[in-house]
Amino acid sequence: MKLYVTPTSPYARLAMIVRLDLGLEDEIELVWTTTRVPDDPVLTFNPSGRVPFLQLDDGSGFEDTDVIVDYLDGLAAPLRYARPDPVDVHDVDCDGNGNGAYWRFRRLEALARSMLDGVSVWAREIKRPEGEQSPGLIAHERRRADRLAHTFEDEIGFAPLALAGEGLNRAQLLLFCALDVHRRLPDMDWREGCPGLSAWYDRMQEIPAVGGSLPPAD
Ligand SMILES: N[C@@H](CCC(=O)N[C@@H](CS)C(=O)NCC(=O)O)C(=O)O
Repeated sequence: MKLYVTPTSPYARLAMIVRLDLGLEDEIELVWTTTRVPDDPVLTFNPSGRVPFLQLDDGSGFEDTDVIVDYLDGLAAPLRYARPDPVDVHDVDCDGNGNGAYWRFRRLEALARSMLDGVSVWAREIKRPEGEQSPGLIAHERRRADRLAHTFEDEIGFAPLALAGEGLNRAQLLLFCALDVHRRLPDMDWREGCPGLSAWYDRMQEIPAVGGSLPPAD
């Protein structure tokens, strides 16, 4: 199998972390690619042209980190990236009982994905020629990222975000990859006023699959 990635995509980084964390380096070859190239041969099997893209041995494949994580995780038992099971699918209470842990996980996972989506839009915008950039959009994404960083600062010491030695989960990966976009966005200064989040990000980088998946400088 082949995992198509770029050095700058935070979504690709997430898939690369999972590849390493699950010990799939030998089964899954990393292919450094480029995006937005008209007539790129890659588009014949990955029509959206987005990364990450996991190409299976029969030539078909999947885009989207969430699907790719599920596929990679399913290659061996036990599952390492399964979300907590809902105790009762009709229990929509978010209190500490019943499905409380399930909804808490889903809430934080959604918030982290929201941050990742927002900072990706911001990072893409500053790559456009200066005269074509929208200051309004940049300010909007900056405020969103700032609010979310402070929200995570308040939640970072608690499950499922706390690093309690139980292995990585999807909410942690999404949050790390969102925060990591600061390497390409000098104005994304989320460490300011968020010491707990800052310490958490540094500890994440020390995890072998996380540190080991740092892409080469582009
Ligand atoms: N929902 C997708 C998002 C992937 C995505 O937006 N990838 C960007 C790079 S960060 C991309 O491939 N952009 C190329 C393009 O838009 O043509 C996921 O979770 O993997």
